Amino acid sequence: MITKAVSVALLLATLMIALGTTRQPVQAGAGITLDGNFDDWAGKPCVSDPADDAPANLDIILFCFVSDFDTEEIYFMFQRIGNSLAPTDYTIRLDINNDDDYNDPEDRLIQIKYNLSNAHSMVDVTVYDGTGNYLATVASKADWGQSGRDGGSGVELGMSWTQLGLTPGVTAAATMDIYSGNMVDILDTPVTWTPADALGYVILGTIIVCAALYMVYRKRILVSETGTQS
Ligand SMILES: [Ca+2]
Ligand SMILES: [Ca+2]
Ligand SMILES: [Ca+2]
Ligand SMILES: [Ca+2]
Repeated sequence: MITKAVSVALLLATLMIALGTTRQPVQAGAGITLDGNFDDWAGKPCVSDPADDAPANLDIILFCFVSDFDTEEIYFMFQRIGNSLAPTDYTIRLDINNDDDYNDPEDRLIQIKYNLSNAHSMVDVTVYDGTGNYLATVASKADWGQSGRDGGSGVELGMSWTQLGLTPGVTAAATMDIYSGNMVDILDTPVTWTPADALGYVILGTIIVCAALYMVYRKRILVSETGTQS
């Protein structure tokens, strides 16, 4: 006869097995959970990209990133216009040695393959160096993107600094941007980041403000040259 205590133990064991085999969202640092829900990106540093400068499903409109200096991890999120269930590729480029060239061995290319259905997403994330050599698979069929029924607008992803060739404690400036498809849309305003600097968050904010001021300056120049508001 099975005692009550044994019954409870069996129930708990069954629950543990069930939980162990259930797909759980990845709990990540910097307040970001990699689950395809972008509510946790509120207030994080982002740069926008103009709408209508690429075909709808490839048209990037937002690129965000945040780093966790305790766990030495970095997280990215990007969104596009349009909702297509067609697989779409994106690449985040990092000029790790900050020489205005993304093709050095020190540089990194993060390839993101965004596959989605109405119910969920399957995201592959692979890291290459700047010359195209394979380095690491960060995710395979991870549910890190928005599903079709939730909007199908984008992906969040994360990885360690070392996967990007960044040495903790060593100051390095990285410039990054993102492009979709076969460079159909490129982030118009690349961002610069100093990962070993605890003020990196502030530095990015400064760059975003400078970029905004520059756009206002350009617009004024355009107005004065043409005499009309663009
Ligand atoms: Ca999330
Ligand atoms: Ca765009
Ligand atoms: Ca470089
Ligand atoms: Ca663009």
